[in-house]
Amino acid sequence: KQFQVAIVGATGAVGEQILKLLEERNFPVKSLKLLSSARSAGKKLTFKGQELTVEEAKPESFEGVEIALFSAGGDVSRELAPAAVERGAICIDNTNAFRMDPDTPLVVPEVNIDKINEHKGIIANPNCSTIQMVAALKPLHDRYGIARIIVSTYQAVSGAGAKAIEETLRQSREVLAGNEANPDVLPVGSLPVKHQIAFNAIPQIDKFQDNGYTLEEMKMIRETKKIMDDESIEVTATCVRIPVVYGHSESVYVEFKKDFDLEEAKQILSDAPGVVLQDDPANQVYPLATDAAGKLDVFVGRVRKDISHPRALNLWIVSDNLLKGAAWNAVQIAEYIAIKQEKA
Ligand code: 11C
Repeated sequence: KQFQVAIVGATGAVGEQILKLLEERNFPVKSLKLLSSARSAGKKLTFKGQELTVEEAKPESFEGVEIALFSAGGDVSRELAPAAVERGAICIDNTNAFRMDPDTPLVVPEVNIDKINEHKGIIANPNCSTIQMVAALKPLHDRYGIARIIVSTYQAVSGAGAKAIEETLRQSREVLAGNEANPDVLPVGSLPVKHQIAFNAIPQIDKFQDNGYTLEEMKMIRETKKIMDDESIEVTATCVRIPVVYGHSESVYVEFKKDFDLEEAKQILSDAPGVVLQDDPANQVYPLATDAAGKLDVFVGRVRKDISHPRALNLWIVSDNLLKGAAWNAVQIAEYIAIKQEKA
């Protein structure tokens, strides 16, 4: 079976990767619609050697569409995903709009692919920093039961979009030339105060919530519990933006309910689907964002018993935030839907 597919937000950083992956993975595409805001409509993009014109996304655009991949911001998803569902499409939504909706499955294929069977038209793709963490931790949770996670992130600027990438490169050149950085985009485009990202670390990703956490931190906390299907897991997070272009890195402390054996834990990680263990301190082997960029897997290293708690483990988890953190996770879900419909 071949599918009528639409990409909403086709000209964005994630949309571009979705288009590339559909081609590279040879996804069974019967027809492809590239949709965007009115501002980007008219742009031309290439799919399998064919030039396609990007159209403005409207409710009628979804007539006949079977699979719609949304990555154009929460407001666009809130407005247009229900319109697409009404017209018979299954929507895979990369935004925060429906993630915590009890009727919407929040899916990381390595963790909970079965949940796709429960969708009511929309399947949500989690936040990038959550995806890579749960993909690595789920097999350990299955074996030892996770009681608590303390995570600190080192997140790439591409998570904040193409403008943040441009700003980081521009500021780096300015600062190296002895000029002012003149911050304009980060940490949050819509807030008045901006901070220099070049040669800096900004402990704010997204807006602050009433409890003192940022929205990015609260996404990691809430989404982890939902994806793992276990509200008892205690999670706390500190999310930091650093001047890396592609690839989020995470320092993760995980406390188990049961005693664990370090070598067995490493074996579990090395056997885990979609996870690559890169852990050889003697040879200075550990995951690096520069190596993970452009790859589909989640890389794990620095695996060690915590010195302060007998049932805790420390890890370093790295993945390309635009791929497994967004486009690849979404295309993976689309592949499972295609297989399911093939069998039906
Ligand atoms: C960042 N994690 O790095 C964000 C980007 O909810 O899908 C992804 C936001 C989201 O800034």
